[in-house]
Amino acid sequence: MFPIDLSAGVIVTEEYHQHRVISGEICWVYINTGFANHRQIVSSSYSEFSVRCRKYTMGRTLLVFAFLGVVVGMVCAERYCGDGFTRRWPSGNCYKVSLHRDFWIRAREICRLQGGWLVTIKNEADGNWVSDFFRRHRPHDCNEWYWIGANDISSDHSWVWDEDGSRVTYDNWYSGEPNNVDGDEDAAVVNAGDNKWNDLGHLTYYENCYVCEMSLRSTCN
Ligand SMILES: [Ca+2]
Ligand SMILES: [Ca+2]
Repeated sequence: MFPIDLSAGVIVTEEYHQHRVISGEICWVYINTGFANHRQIVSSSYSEFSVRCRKYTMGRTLLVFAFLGVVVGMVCAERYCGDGFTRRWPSGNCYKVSLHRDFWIRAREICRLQGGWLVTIKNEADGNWVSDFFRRHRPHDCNEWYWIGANDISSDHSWVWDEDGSRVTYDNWYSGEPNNVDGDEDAAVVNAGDNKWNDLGHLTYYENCYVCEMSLRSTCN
């Protein structure tokens, strides 16, 4: 049996290795029925194989890798939203209005289970867009209010986003809010009618619809 290199389908006999690789050639072994792989190499008879050798250079190798890179890049460039989510242009993130009302803590969990988070609002334009999106997509079970990701569960008066724990730098509270009634209001809810915010309890009692947000998915991750 010939010594055979099984890596990547490249098969080189010891004999050819000695003669050819020195001169910068790569050799491929074929059998009569087509290109050989390691399962097909069953004979030690050299005559059953045809061997084709090809010059390879650094330039050609780089060209091959560049081509593969372009192909992978084109495939990975196909990005899409998860089930039921709608893409926002041009930000690229995806949004979905809940089907029902729920407690803030459960709304957050449901968004996470779908690969997202309770919606983040970074500026006034965001707020306008999300409220408009909510009003256009809300089911009958929803009223004007929807939960967003802003919360101060970890530390009262230190508001952060559910998305990544980053500090809330833009807000739109009603006058007198957030008032943290009974020291127990740790989640933000928005009135889609005027985009104003209020803080409410995040565990039980208050049920609202909500908007989940997620990043675009790629076919490569
Ligand atoms: Ca609070
Ligand atoms: Ca409040």
